[in-house]
Amino acid sequence: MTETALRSYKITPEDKQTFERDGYWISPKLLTDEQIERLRRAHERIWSGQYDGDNFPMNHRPPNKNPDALRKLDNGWWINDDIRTTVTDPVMGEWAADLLGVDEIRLWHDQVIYKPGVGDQETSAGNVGWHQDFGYWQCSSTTNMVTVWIALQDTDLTNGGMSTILGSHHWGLVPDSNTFFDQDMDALKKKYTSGGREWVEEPCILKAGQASFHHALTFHGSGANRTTEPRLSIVAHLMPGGTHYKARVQRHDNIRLLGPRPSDGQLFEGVYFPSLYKRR
Ligand SMILES: O=C(O)CCC(=O)C(=O)O
Repeated sequence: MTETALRSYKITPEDKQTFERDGYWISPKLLTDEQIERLRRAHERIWSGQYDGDNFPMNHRPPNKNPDALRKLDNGWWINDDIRTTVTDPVMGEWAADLLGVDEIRLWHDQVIYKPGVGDQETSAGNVGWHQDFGYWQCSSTTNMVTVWIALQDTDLTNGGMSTILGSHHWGLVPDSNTFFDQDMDALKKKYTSGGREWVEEPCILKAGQASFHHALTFHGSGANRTTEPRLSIVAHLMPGGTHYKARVQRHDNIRLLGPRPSDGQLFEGVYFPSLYKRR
């Protein structure tokens, strides 16, 4: 199939069933080869401090001095035009709307993630701990949100690709599951299976330009990149239109984007939360 034909793919009832049963779905190739190249270049530019426009990303932190550490920033779309095009892509929005069963999709925020290749070195510096995304997003009125993890190279466990825990979105929100930055995978697994939960790890195997869509309650994480090339990705976190702020539950940087005095029930909408797709 041509690249354009792949982008005209429509979600089938089987895709939706897979997403609802397993908590994730792997898409056809979403990006063209040209877009992949542009986004790989976007990574290079961002990590060398070249930004489009005058803003800074959200969660702007000084770079970690450890060359093996995971690099990550949020809202790359504020500082890079190619990332902006990708994370506001209406095709991705339509696929997300169909999987979540909603009529509109807005951007919650994005992430730009670079996982260095460490070969056979003993290090956990690139690990992403098992976590639920909604563990961080409890100020949002709905758990019916989705993360789209877009691969900028072929990705599997060899280069530190993600795994999801099959069906774990059915567990509901697990307390203290905001453990992205805890790098002891075994300890986290022990913590989350202590109640006798069945733990089945499913590797997300992606060709460059493909994306995995995982539910906001699906546990996921990733280990070392055993190659010598970095693993590059762009991640879009998406929410249904009409998602609103739940006050006094949990802090999140998105709350600031509601203005100086956010109020309970205020919609996450407007320029910081662009609409990707609205059903006609
Ligand atoms: O890049 C990874 O390995 C994990 C990213 C992640 O946790 C996410 O996209 O929600």
